[in-house]
Amino acid sequence: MDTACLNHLLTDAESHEFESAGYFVVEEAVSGPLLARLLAAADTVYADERGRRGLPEGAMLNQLDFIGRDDVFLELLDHPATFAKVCAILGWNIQLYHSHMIVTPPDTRVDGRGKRRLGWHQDTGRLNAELEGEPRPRVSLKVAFFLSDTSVPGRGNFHVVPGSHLRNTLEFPEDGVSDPPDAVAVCAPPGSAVFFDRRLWHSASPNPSDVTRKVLFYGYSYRWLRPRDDMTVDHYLPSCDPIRRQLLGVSANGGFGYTSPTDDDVPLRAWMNEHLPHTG
Ligand SMILES: O=C(O)CCC(=O)C(=O)O
Repeated sequence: MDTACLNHLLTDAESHEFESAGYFVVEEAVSGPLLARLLAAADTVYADERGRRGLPEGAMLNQLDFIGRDDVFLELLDHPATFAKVCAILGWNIQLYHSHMIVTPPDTRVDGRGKRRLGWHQDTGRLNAELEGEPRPRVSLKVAFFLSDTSVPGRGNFHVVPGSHLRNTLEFPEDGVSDPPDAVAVCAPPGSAVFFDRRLWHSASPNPSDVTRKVLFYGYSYRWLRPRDDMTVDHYLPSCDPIRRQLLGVSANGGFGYTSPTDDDVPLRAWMNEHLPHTG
């Protein structure tokens, strides 16, 4: 683990934002050569999937389980600019349970389609149907790395209803097409990381601009939650450090997050006790 993450601890302002609004934005989380490598790798996945699935030019892509497709994607798993913040929110008994990459090319048909409501949802589908409580427990969060520029609205921005993570339901205007009046487009310059609680009501949006939107989503949860996708990562394990292996789902003693995990199961616990003794 890169101890540079200790220079990017969760701030009081971020913690307050996350608890009250359900999300916060970290600008310049990735930049320079790393951002360029991520963009190149995302473009390769997009081109490969277009070919494999026979998608037309300009098709939108939501690629689950992209994490295993290029070594550079692994670098974001415990990235110094974001990972200590994940640990501060969720603690040490965590894993990556889900990864997906969304590419939203320009869509010039958007204006001619008339007004449509966005696709509002909370993450981790069945948890919202099968867990009791109001609000339901957090259980997981996502860090979304924005590779392209969505610093202004109208570029397929990520949309949220601030504070809605504390509500099991979302109210909509009666016209059947408008979005909740308190919905906002999150403006994220390239290289930003947007942290959001899985309970936050959120949506993708159409992209009528001429800038293709590219975002990598990393979903972290407690280790007892089943992975949301295939997690095709075995090829990474031999060269991973113990904490990355934990995050990728390895459980040395097979406990998978239930009772008394050992230090071998959760090396992140000892690391946090040493470096972040007041969290987790
Ligand atoms: O693409 C977006 O802006 C939204 C992504 C989303 O809905 C999700 O990660 O669950």
